[in-house]
Amino acid sequence: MEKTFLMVKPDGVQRNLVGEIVNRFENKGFTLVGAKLMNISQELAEQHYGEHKERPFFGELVDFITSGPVFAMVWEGENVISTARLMMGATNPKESAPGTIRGDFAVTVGKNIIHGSDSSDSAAREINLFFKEEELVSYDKSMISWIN
Ligand code: DAT
Ligand code: MG
Repeated sequence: MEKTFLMVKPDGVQRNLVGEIVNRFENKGFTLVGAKLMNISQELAEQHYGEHKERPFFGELVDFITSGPVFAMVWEGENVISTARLMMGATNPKESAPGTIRGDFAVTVGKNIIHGSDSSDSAAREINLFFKEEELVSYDKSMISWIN
C-alpha cells in the first residue's frame, strides 16, 4: 500500500493544529502508521530540504523548520501521496483553496502549516530520513473494506 510522509510544521504545532490535521486524514480514510513529536536538527533540515539549497529562501526555511517541535507522520492509503497534496492545498496559502489545510489555516508561504511528500521518490526518501523501519507499524483496520 502507498505511503507518504506528512509533517505538521512548527507553526502548526504552536497553533494547536496537530489534532485537526490528524483528524482530516483519519476522516478521509487513510491509516496512520507512524508518528512522533520531535525537534529537527540543522543537519536533518538541510537534508530534508536539500532540493531547495540554491533558493534564496533556503536559510529562512531551515531556520523556520528548526524553530520548534514538528509532528512527523507516515500515512498509508490508496493514492495517499497525491491526495494528501490536494488536501494540503497550494504551497502559497494565497492560492490554496478554502477547504484545504493551507487554505483554511495559513496566510503566508513562509508559515504554511504542513509538509507533504510530492512524489513516490520523495515519499520513500523522506520516510527513510525521519523514521527507522521499527518505528512504523503495519496493521489492518476492520473498517478498511468500507473505504477501499
Ligand atoms: P511544498 O511545501 O508545497 O512542497 P516546496 O517544496 O516548493 O513546497 O517548498 C518547500 C517550502 O519552502 C514551502 O512549503 C514553503 C517554502 N517556500 C517555498 N517557496 C517559497 C518562497 N517563494 N518564499 C519563501 N518560502 C518559500
Ligand atoms: Mg516540497
